[in-house]
Amino acid sequence: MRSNFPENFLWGAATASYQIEGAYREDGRGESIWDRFSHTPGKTFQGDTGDVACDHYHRFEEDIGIMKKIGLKTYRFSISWSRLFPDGSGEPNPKGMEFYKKLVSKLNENGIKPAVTLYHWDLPQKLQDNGGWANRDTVCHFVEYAKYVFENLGSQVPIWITHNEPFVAAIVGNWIGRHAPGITDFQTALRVAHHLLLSHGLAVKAYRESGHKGEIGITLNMNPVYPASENEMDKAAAKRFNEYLNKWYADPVLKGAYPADLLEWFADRGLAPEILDGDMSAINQPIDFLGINNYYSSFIRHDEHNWPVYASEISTGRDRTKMDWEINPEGLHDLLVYLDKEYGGIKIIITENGAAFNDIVNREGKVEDDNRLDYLYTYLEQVHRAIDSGVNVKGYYAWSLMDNFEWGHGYSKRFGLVYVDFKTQKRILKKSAYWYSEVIRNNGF
Ligand code: JJW
Repeated sequence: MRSNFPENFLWGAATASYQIEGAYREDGRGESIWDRFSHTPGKTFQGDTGDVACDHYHRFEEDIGIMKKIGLKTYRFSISWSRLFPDGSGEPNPKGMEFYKKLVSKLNENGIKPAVTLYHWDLPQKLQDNGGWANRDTVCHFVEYAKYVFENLGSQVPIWITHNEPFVAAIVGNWIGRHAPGITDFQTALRVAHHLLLSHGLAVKAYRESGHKGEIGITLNMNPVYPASENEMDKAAAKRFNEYLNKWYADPVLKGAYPADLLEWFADRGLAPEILDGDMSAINQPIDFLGINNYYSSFIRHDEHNWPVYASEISTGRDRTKMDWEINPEGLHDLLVYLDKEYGGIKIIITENGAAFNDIVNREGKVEDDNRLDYLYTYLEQVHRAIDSGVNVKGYYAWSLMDNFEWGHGYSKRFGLVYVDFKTQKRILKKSAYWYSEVIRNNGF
């Protein structure tokens, strides 16, 4: 055995509500911004929607059986806010909570620790009609929703994540416009980011006040950032991009301040978000772990055409996954070592890592995804290398348990350890799932 992970290492796999549940109009579920966006012509690949997705809402027992078969110690999933509060606020819909209570009990019965994400991008549409996350009122509605979830599930869920990838929710949803709600305004995006962060802090505070003794953190999508060359302009662009992608979220949460240089950069251009008295200290609540999602690395050059950060990613010729993301396992090691240093030995859980590839079901009905297996293998080697050099990594969740709705790309990007035939809803464990199962059994490889 080459590699042994720490005792009680959290081996898991992850999903998100809109990407797997389907049942989009059942049991009183309200519309979310992803229903609205995916039903708008031209927004997703071939008009794909999450109406049915993996039909997990009806098949969760079978899916837990699969998790058990793989041997997962923990399962990360998210809650659909609009199932619990169809209008985003007001009276809860009890049928919504019923589903998550069943899911959580079944997981616990099977010895699989639930890790719950409160917000994985599916904002109730009613709140978007009032400005969504750009409206500060949404922060209060989120905290009310979070409190309701803590009251109902708090005693049965040991791991909580407030937000998934606020960078992507804010920037891709409100500046690039390729995710819901499909807005393309930079100032709106930074305002959204600020409110997401504020709602994180207030939800953590509410969790502490609820008296439950589990752990709570936030999940950030993070890439290690390298300058494309030794050129001073590229180095400055890389520093800005690191502040834009990584530190804009991690610094407020862990240090109570936005990165000063980029804040000034945005202020000079009239783009800085409005920050009210007390906001930064509210965001800066102690958390129990930092969740990180990493898929690739950012090699950055100065780009005078890319307003307002003037930094762009370049390709370096490495092999790519089907997302077109270059495979750089060492990047995950570098990122972990960087975060450990920058944020004083913080406890880290890798809440997503994985790869999309063109999977095929062969004549024997098998999916031999050696490319994904290699991806996971080489990234996990680097996680282990980081642990060896003293980084406090407590867990790893593969993205994803099963093929699902990959947002704007619809069903065209398969990330699963488990293959899903979306016509029949048949599940097939891929070779990577059998391999991962062995890794878990051996606590290493
Ligand atoms: C879009 C690129 C500008 C998901 C994107 C960046 C523009 C610098 C996978 N993680 O399905 C998408 N995923 O739901 C959460 N990770 O725009 C889970 N990151 O950037 C997975 C990143 C992503 C993206 C998608």
